[in-house]
Amino acid sequence: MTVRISDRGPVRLLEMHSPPVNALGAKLRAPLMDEIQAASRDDAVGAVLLLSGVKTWCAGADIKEFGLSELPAPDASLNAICDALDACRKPVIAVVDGAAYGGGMELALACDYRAVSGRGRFALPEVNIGLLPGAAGTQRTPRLIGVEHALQMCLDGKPVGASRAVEIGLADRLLEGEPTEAGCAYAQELLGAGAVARKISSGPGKLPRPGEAAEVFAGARQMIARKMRGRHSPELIVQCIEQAVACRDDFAAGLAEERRRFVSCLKDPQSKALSHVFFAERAAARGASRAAARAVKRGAVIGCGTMGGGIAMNFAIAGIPVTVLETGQEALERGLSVVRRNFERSEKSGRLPPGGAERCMGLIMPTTDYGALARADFAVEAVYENLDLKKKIFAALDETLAPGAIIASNTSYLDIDSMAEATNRPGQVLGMHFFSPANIMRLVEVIEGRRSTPETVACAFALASRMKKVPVWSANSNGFIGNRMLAGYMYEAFELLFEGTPPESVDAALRDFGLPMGPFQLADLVGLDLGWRARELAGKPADERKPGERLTDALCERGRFGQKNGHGIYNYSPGSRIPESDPEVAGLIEELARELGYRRGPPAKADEIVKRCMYPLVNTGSALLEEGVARAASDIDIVYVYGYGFPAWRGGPMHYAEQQGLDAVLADIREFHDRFGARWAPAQRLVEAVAAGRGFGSR
Ligand code: T1G
Repeated sequence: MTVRISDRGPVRLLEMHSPPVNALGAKLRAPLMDEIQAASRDDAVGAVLLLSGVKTWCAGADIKEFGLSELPAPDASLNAICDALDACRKPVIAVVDGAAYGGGMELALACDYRAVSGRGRFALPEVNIGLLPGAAGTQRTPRLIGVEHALQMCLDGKPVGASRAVEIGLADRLLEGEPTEAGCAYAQELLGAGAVARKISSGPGKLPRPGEAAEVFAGARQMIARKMRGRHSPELIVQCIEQAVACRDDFAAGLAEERRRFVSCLKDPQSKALSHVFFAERAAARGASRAAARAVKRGAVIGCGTMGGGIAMNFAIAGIPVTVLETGQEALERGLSVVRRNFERSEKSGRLPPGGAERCMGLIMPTTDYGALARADFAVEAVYENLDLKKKIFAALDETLAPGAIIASNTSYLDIDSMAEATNRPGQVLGMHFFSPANIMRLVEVIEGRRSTPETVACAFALASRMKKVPVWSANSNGFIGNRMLAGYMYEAFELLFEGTPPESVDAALRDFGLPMGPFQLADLVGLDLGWRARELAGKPADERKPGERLTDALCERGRFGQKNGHGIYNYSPGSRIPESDPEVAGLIEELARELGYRRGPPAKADEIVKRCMYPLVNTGSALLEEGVARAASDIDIVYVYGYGFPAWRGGPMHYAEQQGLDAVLADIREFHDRFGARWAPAQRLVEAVAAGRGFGSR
């Protein structure tokens, strides 16, 4: 029974019960429609309560249905249910306890009254999956709460909590106590007061007259241009709400316009890509280990630099006390002052609640003494990338921590097994590779060592999820998943430079593709000197350095470290991050290209730049699947979307390749292989997928 029915006197209770989240799939929609119509016809029913029997109120349309070839039949659609609610002459009260998201919020808006419990919240997150509210959400929301609030909810997709919902008129009553009982009491109160059905669709509500909200719409479009570059549905959302204003006295006309735009979003590859990311993120977080995960009670972080400080913040934000160790008091204080500043910035921006910065700082215990770490049950080492140093730290932690405590390294490419061998607890050792800034970036690569136990992996996944991160499993292999793929991408970008394409053209093509910035702007941001100093420290001979490394070394030898000192591959005016071309760099590229024997030609066009830089990601991703370093193509997509800025509305490198057609991608890779040699040898897994006429396959 996905709709449970009961009566309290004249009040009919309809409880949605379709675990886990009351997604409005056919098995919930059909009985819901039947019971609403039955209640509407039943003279003994004076009012209807719409409740939930699962953790959320209703998570909206069943996203899994979108992959189906055609839309649900009109009679059983969510729109039809909302029409049935509109036709119901008795007051229907939505008792929102938990998330009313997307179609769930639209269902609540089609009710006559909305009562919300303390844990109730509303959101229109369709924009996050490339859609728009397609069950009259763009028509009812602005009528109920005005154009400005409606635009914000539709475009940012963020939840509105219970009190705020009552404040802006989204909900009529904040319920105290047990939601069903409080909901029944509210229904009786309404009946006692002679309340009748009231339909948002019956009039203009808070809609302004045409032209009155022009500035609000213009502001929304400016925000879209700034923050949602490349995405299609945001503009369509604005058009739908503009249409609501234009059709303020004709709800049906506005609804028809919404329907037209909704269907075009459904057919847009962007919604398929974003739905893919939605499910891929959850599949990745389910992780590799089915073992029971113990809850971490106390953390430890070794190193309070950029990464260590950010990781310590993650423990504190998750409410886990954490001890942070540094070699000296001065380094410790410097690191903690950065942590405090970041917490204060988060509180100011609303990422942390009021008082959150102080509460989090109170959970961080600084120390320079290993003995202070003894009670930690999960330690993360986050010092600079030197294997010998890390092995020493692992040995010291092994002596200090209680048996069973887990030791993880934040290394981005060093060998986890070597670190494990430095301890007597190799089963409790693994990698947790966070991405900078660690307190903001959601990706964590969880690296399973050869001897890591399933319980250790499960505990790391549970900890990452508790930190609101997206954990992705990786085997212990140089560069794990993301950095292994990044290497091929950066190599190819530099090759384009030496062949005659200016850095500005490469960066522009990839920014237009949807990356937040191109490879050379990124290199300047990270700092050219980091790699240069590491190579100098390691004494890497010049003839073993990649062509791109030769160029960045030459730039560093001229004091050009990147944004940090105003000159790198580009110049930067003081205080500016806008890259400016420098003829000196162009000359250096030409000179080095000649020295290294490149045949220079005309600049590559944008579509070749994209293929040359994106297809190494696909080829390397295929190799990672083949080698068992990554467990699923969808995991690889999550790594690259959440860790490297690949546009989510393209679904990630592997999904993007499937949308291009793997046969076409392989044909291009074979051509590059002919032109550029071994580095473009097609990965076997890709060749097999094309031969079998299938995609990369899910997990
Ligand atoms: N459809 C299908 N499956 C869904 C789903 C949905 N809408 N929401 C969640 N799931 C699955 C999810 O994949 C996971 O599955 C399980 O439920 C638990 O989810 C016409 C067209 C509601 C805040 O975008 O934001 O309505 O991994 O781990 O952390 O205008 O789920 O267990 O196999 O996320 O408690 C708009 C998406 C749809 C909401 C609960 N709605 N969901 O979070 O659980 S489009 C959304 C969420 C639409 C209409 C349009 C969250 C949540 P598995 P979970 P949670």
